[in-house]
Amino acid sequence: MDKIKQLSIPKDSRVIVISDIHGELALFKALLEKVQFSTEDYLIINGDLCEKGSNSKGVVSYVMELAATNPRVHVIEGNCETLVEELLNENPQLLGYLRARKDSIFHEWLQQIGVEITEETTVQHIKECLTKHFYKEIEWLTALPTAIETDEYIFVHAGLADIDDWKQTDRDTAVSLPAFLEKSHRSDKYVVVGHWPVGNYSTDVLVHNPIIDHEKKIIAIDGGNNVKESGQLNALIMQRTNNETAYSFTYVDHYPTCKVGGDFKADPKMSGSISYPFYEIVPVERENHFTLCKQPGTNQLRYVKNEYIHRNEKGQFQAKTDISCAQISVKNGDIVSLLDDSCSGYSLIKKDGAVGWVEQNFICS
Ligand SMILES: [Mn+2]
Repeated sequence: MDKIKQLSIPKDSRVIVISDIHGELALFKALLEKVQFSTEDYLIINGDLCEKGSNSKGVVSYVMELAATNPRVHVIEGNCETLVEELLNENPQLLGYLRARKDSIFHEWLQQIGVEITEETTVQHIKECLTKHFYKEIEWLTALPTAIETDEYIFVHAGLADIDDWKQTDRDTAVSLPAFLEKSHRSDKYVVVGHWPVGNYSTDVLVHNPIIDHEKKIIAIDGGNNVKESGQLNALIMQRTNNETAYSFTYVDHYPTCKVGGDFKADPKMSGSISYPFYEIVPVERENHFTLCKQPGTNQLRYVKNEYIHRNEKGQFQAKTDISCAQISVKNGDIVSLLDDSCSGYSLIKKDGAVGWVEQNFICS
């Protein structure tokens, strides 16, 4: 990759890292408020500002403004930002992408200037319109670095190649490598990535919180905002003092919260989750609320909530989406997020980033 930015961060700073905002301006602002972001902080935005959410252009404008007025705000590109180069290169495949994806910064921009995509629209025409009206944004997006290197960290959207000189990682790998936490790198620095929702790594309970792997020196922070139904927008907080770094995190999501009205103890036989790409399941035993299923992709047995099981066009059983197969213990008075209370007998909740089922009687709405 060519675009690597060197950054020196003073030892006593607080560093906040947020990735994969995906057009969620309100959530992003709420998260900055929750961490009490100030101009004293370093803020690293780890790629994928746009696409998937409803206000991509709002996020891009807001972050451009933040970075222009605050020298401690730094942004790197994700695979969603590199789409702008496909536009500049007049890649005809971009039309197919735009027809399939309704929520895109290109649609928002085109709508703003009253241009509609029809059967006859060419990528050249879109390029002409957008570069004329959004020159500043496009220039800013294409100039974003692929990685930021500090004395202790490498910030990159998706990951690094497992090679001696990480700077030789090609840009495509850097912005779109899947499942970096299952791979490794050879840098002596911590590599902070987004891109791959951490929920995909859950083996026990489905959890969307950042994962810090000190052995691999990888920190994965994508909470699956706008990708996973129960996902969240995470902020990783690194407070540096003397020679130590204290890590913490917080998150925001769209779900309402509620107070638990009684103690509920999770059934330990219910654990794990169904996660991308292993949606195929084979029902073994149907019970009142959950069905014990085999999950051929992982060779595990999972209890899947009956309402989340459907058949695809080929008649095969599938989980409808990523779904927790675990129950969660809660105590009287706990504040939890209510994700789904439309099912029989049990409600889906999130407690401290972990998603699971609780008997409905314990949940007050
Ligand atoms: Mn990404």
